[in-house]
Amino acid sequence: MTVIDDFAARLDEAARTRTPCAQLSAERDISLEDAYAVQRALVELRLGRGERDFGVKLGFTSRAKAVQMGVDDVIVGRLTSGMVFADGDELDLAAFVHPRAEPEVAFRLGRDIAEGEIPGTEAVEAVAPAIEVIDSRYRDFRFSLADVVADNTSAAAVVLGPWRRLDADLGNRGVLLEVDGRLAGAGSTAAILGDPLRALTAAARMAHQHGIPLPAGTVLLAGAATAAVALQAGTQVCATVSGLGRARFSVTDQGGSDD
Ligand code: 0L1
Ligand code: MG
Repeated sequence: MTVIDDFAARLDEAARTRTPCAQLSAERDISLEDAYAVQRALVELRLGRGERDFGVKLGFTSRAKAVQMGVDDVIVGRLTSGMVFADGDELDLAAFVHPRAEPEVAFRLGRDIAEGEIPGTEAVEAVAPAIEVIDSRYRDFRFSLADVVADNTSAAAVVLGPWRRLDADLGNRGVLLEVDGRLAGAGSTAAILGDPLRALTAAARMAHQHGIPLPAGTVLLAGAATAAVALQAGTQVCATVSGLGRARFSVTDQGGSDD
C-alpha cells in the first residue's frame, strides 16, 4: 500500500468508526499536492462503496478563516451522494465525529464546465441556501493545511434549501444561523470571497488544478458566511439567506453519543 493510500484508509476508517485520528502531518511532511492525492484516494473509497459524485465545496473563503490558517488561497473538497440531505431532514449525531454547522450558499451548474474554462454566471442553473456540516476526522478538530485538504476539507454533510433561479445580486445578503430559534451566528454573503459568485471562478480554477470534473448538475458549496457551530443532539438548526430562503435540519442522537 502506498503512503497516499494508507493515509486515505486511516481517514476513511476514522470517518466510518467516528473515531478521531492523529494529524497525518505529525507523522511526515505532506505537500499540498500529496494532500490532494490523499483526498482523491479518500473520495475513491466512498465511490467504491456505491456513492456518486455530487459536487464540490470551497473552504477558507472568508478572510477570517484564511488569516486563522495563515493561507492566501481557498481549498477545494468533494461532495458525494452519501453526504446529501434534504431540507428538514434529521441528521444523526452518532454518524459524525464532532460535527459543526455553517451557513452557506449553493450553486447548481446548468452545463459542463470545460477544463481550463473560467465560467460566468450563465453557467449557474440555480442557487439555494444551504448548511454545510463540517467534521474534521482529526482529534480536537486541529490540523495543518495539508491535513485538512487530505481530509477532504472536513466535508461531512450538506443540507440544501429550496433551489431558485439566479436572477439577482448575491453580494451582500444577510445570513442568520439559528439553533432552536436562537441566534447562533449572523453575517453576510460578502464574507464569502467578497461575493459568493466569485466561488464559481475559484472552484473552476481549483477543480481544474486538481483534476476534478465539473459536469452539468454539479453542486458547488461556495463557503461559509458565519463561524461554524457545534451540533447538539435534540436541536434544530436553521440557516436563512436574505432573499433566498432557508435550509433546516434537526439533530438526533441514535447512538447515544455525548461528544
Ligand atoms: O468548509 C470549510 O470552510 C471548512 C474548511 C476546512 C476547515 C475546517 O474544518 O474548519
Ligand atoms: Mg464550508
